[in-house]
Amino acid sequence: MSGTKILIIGAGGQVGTELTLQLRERHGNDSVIATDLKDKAEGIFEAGPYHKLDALDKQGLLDLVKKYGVTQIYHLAALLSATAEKNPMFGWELNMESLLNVLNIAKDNGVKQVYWPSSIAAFGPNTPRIDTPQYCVMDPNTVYGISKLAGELWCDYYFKKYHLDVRSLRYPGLISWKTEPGGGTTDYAVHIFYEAIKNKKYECFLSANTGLPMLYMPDAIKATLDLMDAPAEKVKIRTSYNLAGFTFTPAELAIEIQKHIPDFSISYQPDFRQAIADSWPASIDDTQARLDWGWKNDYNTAAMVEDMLLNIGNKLK
Ligand code: AKB
Repeated sequence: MSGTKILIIGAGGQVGTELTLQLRERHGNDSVIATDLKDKAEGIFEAGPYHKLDALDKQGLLDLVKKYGVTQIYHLAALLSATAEKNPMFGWELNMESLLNVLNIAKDNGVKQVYWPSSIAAFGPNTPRIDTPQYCVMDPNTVYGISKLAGELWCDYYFKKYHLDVRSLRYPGLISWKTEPGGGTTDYAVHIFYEAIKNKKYECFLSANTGLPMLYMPDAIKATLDLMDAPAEKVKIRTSYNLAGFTFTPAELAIEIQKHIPDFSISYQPDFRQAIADSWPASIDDTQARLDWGWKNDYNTAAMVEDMLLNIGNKLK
């Protein structure tokens, strides 16, 4: 797209880092404006425009949208499940207010497309746990989940009422080696690799048999960009699409890691995050994304584990 100007809120986070890189590769460094809480651009962000931006700073966001003539916003800043439980009111404020600011600024200033991620956290204890369908009971019992469900409905509202082209995916746990996640319940599935390589052991904060849906970051980025590229008429769901890669339990992930590091051992010390995990689906039915815009994951658990160990191993050398 010529004339494309993309603004990323939360560019320094787990998804933001990789998405910024890919979008800059596609559209050129100058067309992608990275923003985050850090004062100055560091590392990868130095290649193109970077601005310090608090996701709650409505005026700051508006100024950037006008300054650059922004055509697309990726809003990735959020307090994740575990952190939001420790500070519920701030979790709600950050997650909801920042989204409403983005939607309103986009609608009033000619922004053509908005991307905002939802999560499996939008489901709850009465949701069918296995192969969770696109449409079913959604009764989240975490602040993060409540904010995601409410956010999905706001996205749909802005699409229907104001014709704002908002698109969204319900991310499962995301596994990545470039940037670590922070404050999530699925974060164990990243931490485990660092500990396996450094210390050959890991104490998991979830119990051995807690199955959760997961996705490897290259697939998550591919899904995000494919959804944003899809012709508008193919994007039939404007709340948020179910998205899945694979499911494993901590015990199953440990076995997969042991195939590469035979003396790796895992122990279990479940904490408050166990209750959060227990309220979420174990596997997701993402048929709708596959049918509507051709979603297909490339990585399974074994391929992800191999790639994670290789890259984190190199990083720690
Ligand atoms: C979390 O664990 O909070 C996130 C998520 C599943 O949205 N990774």
